Amino acid sequence: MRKIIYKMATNRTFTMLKPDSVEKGNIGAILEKITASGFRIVAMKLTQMTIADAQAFYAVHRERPFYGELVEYMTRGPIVAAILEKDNAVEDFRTLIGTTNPAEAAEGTIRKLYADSISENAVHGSDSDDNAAIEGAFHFSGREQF
Ligand code: IDP
Ligand code: MG
Repeated sequence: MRKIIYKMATNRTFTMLKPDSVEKGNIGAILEKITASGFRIVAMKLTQMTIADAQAFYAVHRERPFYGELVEYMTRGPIVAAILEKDNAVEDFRTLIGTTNPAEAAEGTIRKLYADSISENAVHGSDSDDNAAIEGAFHFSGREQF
């Protein structure tokens, strides 16, 4: 029987190196850590979100007290947006970046190494396969994914 292997969305996650990472010159160091951890870059660009982009991207948090501050932070400068591929990508990437609050993040995680605070925490990582697909499509067309 012929074996057909489909590329499932479960192998992909979406990340942003947030404005603080770009401002501090940490793009190279963070990307090195990501690729050294076995993630393949499927899509990547330097881009800046508009206020409307960030409001839509973080719509799930619109009732939270930090929503306004979050939108301001995420739009104040360029970000690196990327789609990453690896087995168990979503979960493994969340492990690599560490907890939302860098003060609680495990040693060696990206947030422990490069984040300043719970609000300015260096990187985004999708929290589910569905959101990885939605967030990837928010930033990249099919032709920009390799
Ligand atoms: P996550 O990025 O670890 O998934 P979420 O709870 O989805 O964390 O929050 C989205 C982003 O909102 C965080 O990465 C951080 O930038 C910001 N944020 C989360 N909680 C707080 C908070 O309590 N105060 C300020 N900013 C926060
Ligand atoms: Mg989240």
